Amino acid sequence: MNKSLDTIAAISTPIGNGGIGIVRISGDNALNILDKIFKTNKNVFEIKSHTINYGHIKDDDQIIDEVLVSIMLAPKTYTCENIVEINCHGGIKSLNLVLDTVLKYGARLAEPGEFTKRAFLNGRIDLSQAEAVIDIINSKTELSHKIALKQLDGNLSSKIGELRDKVILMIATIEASIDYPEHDMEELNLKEVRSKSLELIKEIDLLIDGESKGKILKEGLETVILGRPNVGKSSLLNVILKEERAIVTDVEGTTRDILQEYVSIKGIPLKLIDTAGIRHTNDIVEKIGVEKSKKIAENSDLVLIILDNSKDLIEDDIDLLKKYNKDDSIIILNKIDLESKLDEATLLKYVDKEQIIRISTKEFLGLEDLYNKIKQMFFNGDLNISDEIIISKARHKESLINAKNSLENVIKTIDDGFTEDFISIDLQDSYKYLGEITGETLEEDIIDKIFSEFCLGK
Ligand SMILES: Nc1nc2c(ncn2[C@@H]2O[C@H](COP(=O)(O)OP(=O)(O)OP(=O)(O)O)[C@@H](O)[C@H]2O)c(=O)[nH]1
Ligand SMILES: [Mg+2]
Repeated sequence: MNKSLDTIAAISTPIGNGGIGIVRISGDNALNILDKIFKTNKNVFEIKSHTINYGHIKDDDQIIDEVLVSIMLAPKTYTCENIVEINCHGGIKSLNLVLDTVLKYGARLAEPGEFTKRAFLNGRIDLSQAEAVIDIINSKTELSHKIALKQLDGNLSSKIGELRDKVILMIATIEASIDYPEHDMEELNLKEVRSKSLELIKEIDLLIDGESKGKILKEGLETVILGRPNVGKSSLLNVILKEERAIVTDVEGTTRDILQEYVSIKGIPLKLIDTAGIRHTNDIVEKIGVEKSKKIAENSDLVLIILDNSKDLIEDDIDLLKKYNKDDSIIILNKIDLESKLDEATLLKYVDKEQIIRISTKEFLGLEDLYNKIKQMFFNGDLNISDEIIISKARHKESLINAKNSLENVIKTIDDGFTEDFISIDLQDSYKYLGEITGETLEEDIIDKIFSEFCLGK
């Protein structure tokens, strides 16, 4: 049997105790299987599509669960195939028993992402839309959720379609020159293809440039709170989160492991990371924590270096500033509710005045200044994505770069005076690379790999 046409089933809700859990079946055989295991007062084959039906799942005479069954007939379904969704009691046992029964009567256990893969293979959605499904499920910020929804809606697909149409027109122009090689025509056509390639490169560049924004929107701006012990790192995390998330004490070395939470500050999604205070230590656990802090600071998008304003700078502070202060770091002087003992003249040897923000996590002072500073640093808080198409996948970016390179080759080939055949090859490459994004020109094993990263039952 063709693997992609057999009937598949899986538990589509998270494993655990919940109000309900769903076993989903998709394929030609879905109704036949249901007929054998569904005890109801109706004829399964005569039930209207897109209805919910009460009854019991049974194996022979044994009742497995009391259920509600949604029946959705092809083609207007998630997979474009017949779909049956059995709403069971949401416990591990009842879900597994129902699934086992479904498998016993002829379904095959679905692979991760196989339902969505069928929607793709059956042409209901393209690959970028399928990827959006997983992005919606995995989204950690409101904005990334929004981007993924738009991608599912097809905004990236139609943009790519538009770009590909333009490439096709260029290929047609070139082919016309090959077929009708009157000299005037040829020069005119080459000129046109050259300028169209430049235009297209500009459009592709805009998409590529948006990727960093997409990444931040998707994963949150990775923001590390750094400082020597006891300066108030965990206190800052807590006030930003507005909850007692991290343990705060006056013992130096309280935080030993990194701790991360997602939070939105003035519309900017942050992945906020509290770290172990950095100092020389012989405590083996603390030492590991310190190493982790250092490592994470090196790869983050934003570093918040905290200093204790009620004490003068010590060697550990200076070391930190020397090592981790970059132009785009923010230097936070905490504990301004206490008497200031920090010598600013010394501090200014290592940082710019504009980088400094004064706060008190105890008295909630200066937090607004900190938030505004972050907002101003990143897109000025302007993360309005209403009509923008935002690329958030490295795979898409790579294909765009390849498409752009091919178009640059087109220009070079024209400038170097090569024949139209070569130009046509470069254009076709560009067409192919763009098609990888929507999955039209992607190798099957890569497509399989993309779907294998989905969760089970989706
Ligand atoms: N007066 C005052 N005390 C503060 C302020 N912020 C933090 N503290 C106190 O400073 C001490 C250390 O705070 P933490 O937030 O645990 O410091 P930390 O930087 O996370 O320390 P480690 O986890 O040990 O690296 C606690 O006793 C806090 O109550 C502040 O703005 N003003
Ligand atoms: Mg701490």
